[in-house]
Amino acid sequence: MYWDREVETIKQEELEKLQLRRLKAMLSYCYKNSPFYRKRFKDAGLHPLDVCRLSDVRKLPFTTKEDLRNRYPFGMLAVDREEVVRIHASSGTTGKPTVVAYTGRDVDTWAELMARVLTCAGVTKRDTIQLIYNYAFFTGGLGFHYGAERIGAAVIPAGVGNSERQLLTMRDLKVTAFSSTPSYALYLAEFAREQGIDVREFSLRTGIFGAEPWSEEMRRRIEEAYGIKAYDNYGLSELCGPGVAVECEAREGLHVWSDHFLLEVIDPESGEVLEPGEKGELVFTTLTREAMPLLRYRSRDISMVIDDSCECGRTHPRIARLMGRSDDMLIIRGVNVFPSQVEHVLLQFPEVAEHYQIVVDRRRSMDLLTVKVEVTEKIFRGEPEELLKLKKRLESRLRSVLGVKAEVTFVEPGTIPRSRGKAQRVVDLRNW
Ligand code: DLL
Repeated sequence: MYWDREVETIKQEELEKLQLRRLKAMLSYCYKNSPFYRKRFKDAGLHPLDVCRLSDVRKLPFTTKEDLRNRYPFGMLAVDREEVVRIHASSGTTGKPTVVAYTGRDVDTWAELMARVLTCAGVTKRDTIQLIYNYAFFTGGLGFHYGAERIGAAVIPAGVGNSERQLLTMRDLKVTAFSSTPSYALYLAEFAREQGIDVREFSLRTGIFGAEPWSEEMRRRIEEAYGIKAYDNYGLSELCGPGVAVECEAREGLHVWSDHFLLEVIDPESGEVLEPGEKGELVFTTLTREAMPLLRYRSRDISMVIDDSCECGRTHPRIARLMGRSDDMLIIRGVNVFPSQVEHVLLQFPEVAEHYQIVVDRRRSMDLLTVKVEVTEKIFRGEPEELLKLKKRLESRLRSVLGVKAEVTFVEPGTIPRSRGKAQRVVDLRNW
């Protein structure tokens, strides 16, 4: 089942022609409308007309999250502010979020790509779909929402939290499909079990999961717990949000919608472009984005292109399940967290010494974030109420900067292991 058969099964040759046409137009567009990219072209001694073949994209320099941060909030815009109709935000590497803007056409394209995603997972207008993603700032909620409406499904904008109500909704409204982070899906199944509710008796038949890494083992557990088929969906805010790549019924890799995103895989160290089958960092060039086009954007996500045609008939290249990151970003309950954000907060508190450790663990399928902090000797030996107050202040500041709850524990000065080389700031005890 396709949403847009013609585009999804387009012949390889035609796809490449379309990509080249769009790439050329995109480069001219950036040169004309984006002061950032015009300067980039000039600094590199390049002109859009220097790109004649798809592989010429390699001549262009990469764009990074750092570039976005340095131009926070609107320095990457290629349109006037009045053309912007939507703004989302995701975590930046320090205190400032990464801001993503959309024109009306960008929102429309995104809805179209999400309609393809949902169709891949077997969702149709006959389905009732519960969207258990955050709708605030995050692209997960509204991204799925617009796509599901476009295909005419009945959409329940459930948002996150309140597991009891989520279950009640699923059962009473005879929900047939849902979408959430994979870890929340597992948590909800456990929660239901504890309440004596059997979710297998609900009307559910399909689920789409993403926004964080997960494994085949997690897929097996989700499918078994709910009696559904579970599909992997990948995306990142900078490109639009969810809807960049998704599994089809074959579930052997995720199709990247390459009429809108030109994919390259690079060696994260050398920047060299890799061949299909070689594991590396995914780099994307947006082919149609108006508000905030990105050329050779380094996603920091590690995967590889599967060099084989897919039995579903879709010709868009597939990537393997995401395999990790080339930076230190953590995903905690679907929220992107950079260790540098934690450090940024801690450094604002003079009572805190510079040694800290971030511990991520999982209890009942939910991620737990603990920040172990060394305080100064004086504070550590001081009044317990003072310590408690400091803990509360730190926790509330961390929560507001990270967007996810962190527990702060104080440890005696000198107890966090010192390292001669790179400090081991993060201990991740979750196994995916
Ligand atoms: O997480 C968009 C999204 C929402 C995707 C809902 C799927 C479902 P960001 O918050 O910008 O956007 O986070 C993007 O999350 O670079 C990956 O590291 C990670 N990620 C997203 N999907 C997957 C996945 C959304 N299926 C970052 N598997 C990306 C592994 C994923 N990691």
